[in-house]
Amino acid sequence: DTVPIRRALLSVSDKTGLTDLARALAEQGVELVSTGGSARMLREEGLEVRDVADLTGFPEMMDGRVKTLHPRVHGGLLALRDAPEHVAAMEDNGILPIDLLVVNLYPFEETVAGGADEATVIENIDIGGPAMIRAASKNHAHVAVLTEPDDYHALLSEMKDTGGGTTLAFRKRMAMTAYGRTAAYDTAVSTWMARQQEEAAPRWRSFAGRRIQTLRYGENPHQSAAFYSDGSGRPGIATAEQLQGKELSYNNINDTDAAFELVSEFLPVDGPACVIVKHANPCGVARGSTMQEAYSRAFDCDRTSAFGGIVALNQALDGETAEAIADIFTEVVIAPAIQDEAREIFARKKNLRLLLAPGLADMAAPGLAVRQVSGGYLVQDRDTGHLGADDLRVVTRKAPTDDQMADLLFAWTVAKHVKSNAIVYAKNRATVGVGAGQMSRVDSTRIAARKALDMAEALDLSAPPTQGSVVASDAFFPFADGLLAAAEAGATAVIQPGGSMRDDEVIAAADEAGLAMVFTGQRHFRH
Ligand code: 93A
Repeated sequence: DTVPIRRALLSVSDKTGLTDLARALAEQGVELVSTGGSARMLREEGLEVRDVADLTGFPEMMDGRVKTLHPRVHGGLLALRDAPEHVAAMEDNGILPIDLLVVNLYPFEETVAGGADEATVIENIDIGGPAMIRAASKNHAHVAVLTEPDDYHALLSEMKDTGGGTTLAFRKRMAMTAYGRTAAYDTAVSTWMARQQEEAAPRWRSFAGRRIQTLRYGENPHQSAAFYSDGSGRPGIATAEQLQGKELSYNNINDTDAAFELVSEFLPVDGPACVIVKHANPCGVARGSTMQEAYSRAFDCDRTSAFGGIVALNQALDGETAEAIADIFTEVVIAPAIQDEAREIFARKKNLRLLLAPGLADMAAPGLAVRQVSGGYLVQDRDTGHLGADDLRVVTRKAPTDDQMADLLFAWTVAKHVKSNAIVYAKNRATVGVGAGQMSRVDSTRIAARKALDMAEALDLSAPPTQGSVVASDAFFPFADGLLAAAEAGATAVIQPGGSMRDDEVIAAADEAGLAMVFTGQRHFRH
């Protein structure tokens, strides 16, 4: 799958590294074809270059608006070299294959940032460049495309390794980068246009994605909003089918996503599991021998917060469970399967939004998590971290029992989905106290214990449910105080990443309090 480079088309606005690259190509016998400014620069450096106008038989025209938009260029980029019909078309029409495309685009973003007038900005919308990039990228089986000077070096070492060509793996990597660039470019154009006509059209129309739904409003009624697909088709809220109920709101979608992602951590083969979410944090999570049991145990964790909550199930919603859910006001129910009996029961609850997901979310699937900051984006891998008992290190004199171990892993999984600082108490595979989103870890610990006292009161329990529970912390305890608060609440085992400067102190405190503690070596911040 190595393809030799015989002819290269160079057309760049940012001329960084251009002559060095061109010289290296020329030295390896590559024919250079180029557009106006790029060709001029290369000639000044004494390189032999063929003008695109010579290749197309057309002059560059209309202030450069039409330079490379020609079948001799696009045919040379798009032709399949191994399809006889394509080869014949090239011969019949005087089209020469182009094996390497080096393009970077008119500096649209910089022109906007520089405060240029509208006409100048519009002139800086590159048309021919993206067209060539997209053509070459589509034909990555035969053509290599470079869109960033940073990649020139990689091309040259690739050519060195292959004796003057490129490998398919390299061409694919470059094509992927290239499509990312053209997508971002069009987004920048659309965003600029949205700013031009603020009043006339909602700004989200400029968002790059396929719109699933226009929402009535955003997080608050004064914000307009829409729901977009990322095109992956991945099971989840974006691909779920709404079977009944009022239209989903922005917050419903956000909360349902949180609930469904967490419940998807519990594989159906391990039995029923249920998650109830409020304000994007779980307020009750439980396993059960039946789905109805899992639901009622999740509900019991925090009956107050569960009111108006989002319920997610990891297996079919049956009639019994539907009956139990219908007992209180619930905003959304989502499950990977829904039995007819459950549908009949919910039919009475006209407002309840019932969603059928095409399957559980694949929590191990790699993907991107994107967040916006002022003037930019933060992009990271999704948190696919997942641990089993073998990954844990016992650091205390006491080791957890098998039953404690099962609870520790359960609590750890829940903590991954609670906003930091996250503290989760669990017992018998059900949460009994969740502390979320506090600025200090010890506060989260206290709040979680406090929630457990509320639970004891609501259920008329003789002792707080944290007695004999385990506790999970999404990041290390920086001091012994949080751990001691947990011990005081009655926790008997702890799971946390470890790695604090004061681990020794924290471990000593755990030993002193008679706790079993395991370190995960992995943390789950979620902000
Ligand atoms: O105005 S264009 O959209 N029309 C075209 O046909 C075209 N072909 C290449 N701009 C076009 N380009 C762009 O010209 C390239 O993307 C590159 O940014 C720039 C290089 O022009 P020059 O070599 O004249 O500096």
